[in-house]
Amino acid sequence: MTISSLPLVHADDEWSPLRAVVVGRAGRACFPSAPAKMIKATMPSEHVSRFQPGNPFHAKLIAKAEAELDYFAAILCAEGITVYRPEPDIDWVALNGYTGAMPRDGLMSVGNMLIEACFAWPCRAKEIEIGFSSILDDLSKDQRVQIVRRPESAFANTLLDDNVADNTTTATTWAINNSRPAFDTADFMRFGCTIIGQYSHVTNQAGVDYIRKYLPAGYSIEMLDVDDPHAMHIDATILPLRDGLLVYNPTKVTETELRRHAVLASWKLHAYPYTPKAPSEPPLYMTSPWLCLNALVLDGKRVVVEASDHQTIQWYESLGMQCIPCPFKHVNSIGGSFHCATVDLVRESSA
Ligand code: DAV
Repeated sequence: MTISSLPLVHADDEWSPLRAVVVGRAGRACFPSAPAKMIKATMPSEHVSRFQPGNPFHAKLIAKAEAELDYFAAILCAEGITVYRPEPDIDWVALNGYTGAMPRDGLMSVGNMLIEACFAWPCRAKEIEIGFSSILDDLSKDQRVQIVRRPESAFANTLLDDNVADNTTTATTWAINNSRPAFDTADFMRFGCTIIGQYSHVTNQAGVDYIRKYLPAGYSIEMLDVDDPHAMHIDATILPLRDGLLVYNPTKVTETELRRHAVLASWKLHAYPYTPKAPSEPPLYMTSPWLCLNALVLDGKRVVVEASDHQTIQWYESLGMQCIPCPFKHVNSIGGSFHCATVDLVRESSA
């Protein structure tokens, strides 16, 4: 199939040549109004006290994050990649939401299908609807594309109830129960027909079952056993840099566990060899410094990496990658890095 005849959504791995992508926009982003139990479960402990649900991030921080996102989008455009952007200047404070800068949490491409998350956090429930509807409308003009929108039944606000009937699978480990499907799409990484996911404070068994029900024929999900009591999103734990080479956070997952998955059995697996450090400013309010693994691979040869992170750049280069530096610290401060800020729409895989 030639590039021009590819469907508008056509991607099922993290490394094949990227042809079309969504890059988020911060908008008037605010600390998400998550329940205290959820904030305590998922946020870096040193920032829990600075976490002000519903309050906007500082305007200067947002302005710098928007500039970084624009610069990142310009890098991708200059590579000939089609870049879709959400609506500008959305007032997430007034909407009691969060931001439009982290679309990876809310949308996942699997083949020609785009799956919308059933967010666990009520403040994120309408994030895709509000920020990304016009992009979804454009993509759905291609009859070959199937978009699985979040159903009404996934809006039930029961995940934190202690006394729901089906409280079995997640009650002890995770903040959420299993009373309705919940998942952030950033709890999944695509390796062709195999998708590797994790359970977390935002992804439950019903959520995994929901995705399994909708997956195109031939695709399957395998769950990774991750040692992370604060788990929320797998995309700072494992990162495939190219077909056959994966880097990972050895404090959260073991090589043995990774190799248990047939798709990775013969891959080169490299543990990140350092302890990443958070910058003092701007603060990583919502994530760990393992965002160094939250990079965006363009084509199995090149990877976009935080410009000031010389340690990670050198390490990726030692693994044969070419690094494209991009400043992204202010985006990091509001919740994620290059992988979080994007959704792959088209990757030109040979399969
Ligand atoms: O290590 O805090 C961040 C992942 C963001 N999507 C972490 C996970």
